[in-house]
Amino acid sequence: MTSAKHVDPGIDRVRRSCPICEASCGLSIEVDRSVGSVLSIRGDEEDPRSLGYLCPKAYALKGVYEDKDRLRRPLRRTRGGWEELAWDDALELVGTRLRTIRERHGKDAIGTYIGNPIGHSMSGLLYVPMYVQALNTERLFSAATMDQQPKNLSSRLVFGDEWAIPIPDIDRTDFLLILGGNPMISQGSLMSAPNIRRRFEALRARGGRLVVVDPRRSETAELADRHLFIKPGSDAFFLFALVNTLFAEELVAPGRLAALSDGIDKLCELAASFTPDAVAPVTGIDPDLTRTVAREFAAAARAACYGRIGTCTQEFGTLASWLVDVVNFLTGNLDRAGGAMFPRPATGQSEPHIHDGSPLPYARWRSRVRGFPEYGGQLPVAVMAEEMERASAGEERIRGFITVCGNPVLSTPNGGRLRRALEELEFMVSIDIYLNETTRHADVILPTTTQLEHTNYDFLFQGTSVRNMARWSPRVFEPPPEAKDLGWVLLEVAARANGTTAENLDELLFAGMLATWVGKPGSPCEHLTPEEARKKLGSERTPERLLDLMLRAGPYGDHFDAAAEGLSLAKIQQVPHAIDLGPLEPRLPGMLRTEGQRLNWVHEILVDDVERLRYALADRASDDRMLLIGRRQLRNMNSWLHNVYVLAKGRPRCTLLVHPKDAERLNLRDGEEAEIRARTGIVTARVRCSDEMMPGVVSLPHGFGHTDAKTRLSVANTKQPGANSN
Ligand SMILES: Nc1nc2c(c(=O)[nH]1)N[C@H]1C(S)=C(S)[C@@H](COP(=O)(O)OP(=O)(O)OC[C@H]3O[C@@H](n4cnc5c(=O)[nH]c(N)nc54)[C@H](O)[C@@H]3O)O[C@H]1N2
Ligand SMILES: Nc1nc2c(c(=O)[nH]1)N[C@H]1C(S)=C(S)[C@@H](COP(=O)(O)OP(=O)(O)OC[C@H]3O[C@@H](n4cnc5c(=O)[nH]c(N)nc54)[C@H](O)[C@@H]3O)O[C@H]1N2
Ligand code: SF4
Ligand SMILES: [Mo]
Repeated sequence: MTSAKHVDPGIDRVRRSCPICEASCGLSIEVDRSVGSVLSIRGDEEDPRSLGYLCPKAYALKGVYEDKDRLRRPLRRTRGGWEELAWDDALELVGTRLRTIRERHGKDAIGTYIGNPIGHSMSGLLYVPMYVQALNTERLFSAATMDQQPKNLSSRLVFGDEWAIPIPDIDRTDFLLILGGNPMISQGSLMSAPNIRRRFEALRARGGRLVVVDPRRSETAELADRHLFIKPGSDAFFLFALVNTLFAEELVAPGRLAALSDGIDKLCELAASFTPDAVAPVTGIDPDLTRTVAREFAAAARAACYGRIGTCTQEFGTLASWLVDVVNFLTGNLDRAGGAMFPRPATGQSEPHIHDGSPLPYARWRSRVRGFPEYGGQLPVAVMAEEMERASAGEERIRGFITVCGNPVLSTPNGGRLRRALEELEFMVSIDIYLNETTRHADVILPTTTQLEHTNYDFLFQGTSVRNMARWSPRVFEPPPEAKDLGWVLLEVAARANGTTAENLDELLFAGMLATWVGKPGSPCEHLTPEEARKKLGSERTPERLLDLMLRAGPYGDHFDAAAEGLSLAKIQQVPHAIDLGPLEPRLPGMLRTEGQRLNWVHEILVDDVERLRYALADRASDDRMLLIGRRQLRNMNSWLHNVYVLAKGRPRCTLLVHPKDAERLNLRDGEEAEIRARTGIVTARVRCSDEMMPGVVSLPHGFGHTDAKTRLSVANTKQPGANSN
């Protein structure tokens, strides 16, 4: 694969999107090419989505690019320390070691963990499916199982497509109910929407209301008309109580979707035992307030219920994710303007003909040690360590491991155990730009180009954007010859582990995509054969070629007629800002992938889980243990921006928020260190007393714990070491 388009050396201002979080803000970056440095990063005023907004993290593009600690060449761990390697030697070594493990112990002896930044990389996203297919391991892990996977499962069950995730139509709604999300800090997740504050102000200005349900009075709750403290992990109970009220008070009015739906009566039956009064001891929410919220939601002309990470990362995450959609559906707010709607990305991944109608990818295999089912090909990250340990997994253990843009030692549950398990591996490779708490255990580290050095396209977040859009991002700097893009490295590693070539894998991927996007009956490109499309896309093996295919065959594409109006790579490359493709529009039943294109509200997996929820109702009411939740902060991105001085400087941020009443009871004082004990370990953190916490709940941010002397993170280790909450 060679690099595509070159940047005109005369340009000193480049407009592109920010690839750090889902908001994908438009940036205007001023560079001095003579010395290869970034002069300034500003919000692009002309970007139709972000209108000049940016947050402090955008600065990380410069900070990471210029960071002396960032890795620029492959490294190999030796007794005497880290040694640089040439790419060919590094890949040869990786290929040989992985192939040996596979031959001796089978394909599942190799495991891989894929982290969050891949979601922000065009080449990474395009090639990772082939990487996964080529590794063909049952030991596939990713950040998804700590993030949106419960939502993926519920969407798969109800809509037939795991990425059919309804997004709150924040710019048109009159009533927004947020559970477990703090978009004022995250700038919206599964709701890509830069400058959330402006959008909340507009909601208010049109007479709308914001209600936030959160165990902490978050920055978003601070702006809300109403904030309800909820006990962590009890959202499914609260949401069921809303559903219960809607039925009890005859507020159910699904509108046009009723005719497409199965199971409405069953929903009523399932909600029966979860009255606002019955769940109150578990949620901590006053039953009258629950009824009020249900009534207000139902009475609003247009309302949207939205749940985010707080509703996913918990015991009943799938039920909570499902119930968010149920509330929208029962009140007629699903798939209508101002409610929760489905975006339509330009690259076509949400068009029904792209999906093969395969059966539910669930429990086709199980983890070896505790027998957890896979979903979507993945096992939960929580079993990663035990699957590696000789003591737990024996001969069946993972022996070779590849991390891709991930720092699981800090980001996954029981990081301490994982750290020890990584040392048991026979061989570990990390595809990463830092020598951090995870990658320092690798035998070989393969770095990739930084965001400013490669082109980009915000694939994933056009599927979660509050308006339809397309956006091309050119590279800002030409990378040095030894720098490789993530997609290139993924293909090379997968190819060598398989004894094949990257060319072969690329061809396999391209041919598969051609057959999926082009020539299918009923699709916009049914008039073309894959071969004809191939000719028009050229022979250069680049991620751009794959993107061009998706755009041209996509719903706004030129359908391979260069004279037509529609989108192609060439066209989006000419637009320096995001291309606005209009507000979200109703898409049901057209995009349903369920049998008979019906909305399938009560799948047996969900019904079984409701049974479990019913048992928990009795158990939990008497549980008064202290609970720990996380806390995202404006200048962190999970674990990986703490080495950028401008973002890391200032007071230590990894503090423990404690309600003053709890502090008194536990004899803790503001500014003093507290010990936090859980089943898996003990950490200490400085206490900050604040009534923003719900009594009984404390908050510690994740992504800290930069205390490992064997890393190369000179800023993080000194400025923001903190404690590893995982
Ligand atoms: N307690 C607690 N734990 C959590 C969460 C929580 O809320 N609370 N949130 C969870 C969630 S939602 C997520 S998504 C995960 C994140 O989990 P991870 O993705 O494992 O964690 P990150 O800290 O984002 O690690 C990113 C890694 O990618 C590397 N990297 C960054 N940019 C690039 C690049 O361009 N190329 C390459 N090759 N590498 C790059 C960084 O050096 C770093 O090693 O954490 C989860 N963990
Ligand atoms: N600045 C910044 N932005 C980010 C990130 C970052 O690290 N820093 N990470 C990015 C990533 S990977 C993701 S996935 C998104 C996440 O996006 P969000 O979900 O908006 O992120 P959080 O700020 O973690 O918000 C979760 C909220 O849920 C609350 N909460 C915790 N437990 C519960 C519960 O049981 N029930 C309810 N109702 N609430 C609960 C927390 O107090 C918190 O306010 O953010 C992205 N954006
Ligand atoms: S909000 Fe996200 S996308 Fe926007 S500038 Fe900040 S990090 Fe970048
Ligand atoms: Mo995430």
